Amino acid sequence: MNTLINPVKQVDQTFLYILGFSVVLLIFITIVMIYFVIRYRRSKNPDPSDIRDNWKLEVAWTIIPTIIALSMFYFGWTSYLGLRNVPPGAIEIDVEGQMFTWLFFYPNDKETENELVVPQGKPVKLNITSADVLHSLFIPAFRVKVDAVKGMSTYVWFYADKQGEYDIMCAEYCGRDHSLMKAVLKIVPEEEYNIWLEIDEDEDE
Ligand SMILES: [Cu+2]
Repeated sequence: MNTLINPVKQVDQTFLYILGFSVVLLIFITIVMIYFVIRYRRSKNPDPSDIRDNWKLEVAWTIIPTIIALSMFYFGWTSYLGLRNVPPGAIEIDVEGQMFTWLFFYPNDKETENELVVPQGKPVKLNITSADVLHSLFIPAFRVKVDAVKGMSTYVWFYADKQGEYDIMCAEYCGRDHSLMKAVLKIVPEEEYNIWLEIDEDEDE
């Protein structure tokens, strides 16, 4: 399992890469602009020089931004592929959004409301749909967010690497109690998960 690519890292790296370039460009362009405004003001430089047909300049300002934009695309695309390609052996859990709760259906037909429990160390695939209007399943800790649409199945997957409790939210305004449409993701040790998975079923006995 250690060879598994964790998209969380890739998404964060892409974010920092784009943010870093944006900050550097912002500072660079602002400094150059201020310099030009002062250096070439009308009183000091009444006759502007003609820089047309400067092919070196034109090639530079075409190629450099193209390379920067394509490198952003490359990182974005690879992290996107990481988010979309579900690794083999993932646990599949069905999710249904409804006004205003999340329902989770496990492989053994166990059903929970606003509580998603998964075992640590496994990739988890969530097959998502909606019972009514548009919702959106958002798990910030795992950088995943996808619309829940009635009559359609969408999915996300994440690698449940660390034990703990994480927020699940609805990220698509869906009505009066949209802001209350929250669930909790619990990542527990595998033995605990297996026991938990069976418990509620036995309550019928
Ligand atoms: Cu909702």
